[in-house]
Amino acid sequence: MRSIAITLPLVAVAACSAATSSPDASPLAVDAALADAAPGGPCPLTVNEVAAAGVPDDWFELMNVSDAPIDLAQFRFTDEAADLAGAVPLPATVLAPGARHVQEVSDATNGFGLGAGDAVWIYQVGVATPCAGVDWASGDAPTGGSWARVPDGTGAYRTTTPDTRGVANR
Ligand SMILES: [Ca+2]
Repeated sequence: MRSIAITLPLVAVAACSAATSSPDASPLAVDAALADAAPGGPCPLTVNEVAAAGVPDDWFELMNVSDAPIDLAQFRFTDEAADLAGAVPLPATVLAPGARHVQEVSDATNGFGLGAGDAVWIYQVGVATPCAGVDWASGDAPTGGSWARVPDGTGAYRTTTPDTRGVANR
């Protein structure tokens, strides 16, 4: 998967498709447009998969969709858009192009979990607009399954059962 190099227009397409698949009025389309102005250019990360009913903990899978290594210490995550104070640092792990990181999320460790209908937002440290993110509706990410981009890293989000934690979405 090292040949994948996604630019912002593809992220915007995915955001739009996620928005249209949710019953609520998603802010994703607006946020994707705002990400255009973020320092550093197009977001090198995508939220590739979300397990909102993970066992034992919820988790999401980040993927480096750029053509350069990315230090995750430059980024934070939250389930509340614009809640920069509550955003949680990602580990100081360098992701090679095409590589993925599974981030577990729990009330005990992070102060929040991922709800049945919720969102994950990725912020670059020092940047107030989201770099990447996705939301989902109740039932999109059921127990044993996930809300995942298919094809892996680039496609629209859909319910995938079983989940593909840490490996390519299918
Ligand atoms: Ca996966």
